Amino acid sequence: MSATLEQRRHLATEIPGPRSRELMARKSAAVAQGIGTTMPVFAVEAGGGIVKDVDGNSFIDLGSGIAVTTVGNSAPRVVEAVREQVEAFTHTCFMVTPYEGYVAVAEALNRLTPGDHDKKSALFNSGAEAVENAIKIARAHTKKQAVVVFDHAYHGRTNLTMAMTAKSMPYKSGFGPFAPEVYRAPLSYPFRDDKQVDGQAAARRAIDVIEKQVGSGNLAAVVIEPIQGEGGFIVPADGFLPALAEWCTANGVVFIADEVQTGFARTGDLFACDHEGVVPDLIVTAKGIAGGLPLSAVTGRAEIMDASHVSGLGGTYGGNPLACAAALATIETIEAEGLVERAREVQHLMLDRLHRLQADDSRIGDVRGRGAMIAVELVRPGTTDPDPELARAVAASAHQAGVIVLTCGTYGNVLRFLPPLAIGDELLVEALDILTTAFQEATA
Ligand code: PLZ
Repeated sequence: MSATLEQRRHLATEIPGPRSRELMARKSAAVAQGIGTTMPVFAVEAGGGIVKDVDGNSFIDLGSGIAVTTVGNSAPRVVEAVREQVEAFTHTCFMVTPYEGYVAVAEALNRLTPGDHDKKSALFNSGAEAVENAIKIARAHTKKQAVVVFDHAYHGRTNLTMAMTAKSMPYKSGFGPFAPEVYRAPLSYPFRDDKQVDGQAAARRAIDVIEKQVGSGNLAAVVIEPIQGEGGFIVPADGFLPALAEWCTANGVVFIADEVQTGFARTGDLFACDHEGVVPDLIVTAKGIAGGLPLSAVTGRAEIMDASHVSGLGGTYGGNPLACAAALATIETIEAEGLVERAREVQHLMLDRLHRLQADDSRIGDVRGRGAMIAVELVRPGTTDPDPELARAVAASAHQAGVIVLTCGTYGNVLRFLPPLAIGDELLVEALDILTTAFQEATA
């Protein structure tokens, strides 16, 4: 962030302003309509808790570009590291002539991810690409093919990851046929499960489906987001993840945590698996890993990671030197600035305020999340029937008032909050005030 970016919400024009409207017209003419837009304002600068647009409007950022700029936009260490690297070299291809940055990122991931066993890593570009590679590795290691994913899961938009993603619209509809050998098990969803379904019972329910419909003899991997992202910020009941991990270990199945959205301090632990001490065999990371530069990784048990033959994994850009420099600076920022702690502070501030809002508003069915990954699930009062229209209305009115907020969930009825950890308390409180007003204005 440039030193001049004022940490203040400011509306200079109507939203969107005239220059953004002009750019949106160009976008509509030039960019495929499949690429959607949450908020039709064009960014020119961002940092701390603010995104500034072409019309001089400054928005409070509760989105972090979908959980990416956890250390803040253009975080100073990231800018410096990328600047140095861009002047040295931009690309050689790590598979052609390697460079230290890639190795240093792998070492850092091996050190920081859950578990103190021997680990290795491989770097890629996007979350989906890393998920695909985790499956390749698990298949090579187990010599089995089937993959189990969960209800409400989101793992990406490539062919294999579309098959793994649960929701048809907008992610899959019309884009089949999908990759075979992907099976879906029921999740632990405390807000929607019967009260007696605790973490153990939910795990049993999932394992029954896996054993009956797939069979561990065919199963290469179980892939799960420890807190679901796009699916609705669903935090499984305590005990669910450990029981699944244990079953995988006992049955020769690779347990893969997709921490693309939850990783790197987002949930108030370095990784969401840390919360219950779950040690995945493989962990997939992306998003928050590199402060906004495209980078993703698969990290895991050395003997599993080494299952692929030499040159079986790779890609032209995987572990690009700029992205690696950014990742090292991101990790340094998380450690130096105590961002894991900061995420916990954000959690307390937000949950406290949102629980108070819920006490007066029966349309807020559930308040949940960890760290700076918090959500409210909206329902018709007195029921658990989803209310996606209310989520849309509250988001739209927050946007008009200068707050970037995202929705998610299988039913589209979840408002999610993913502030950068570089945001100050004042902006967070102001954003929550605006959301409170937005709820008041959105009448049933
Ligand atoms: N796994 C858990 O959250 C990306 C999707 C945005 P990529 N989530 C944001 C959209 O609508 O395309 C995500 C995720 C989890 C995998 C992915 C995929 O990561 O970097 O978008 O490929």
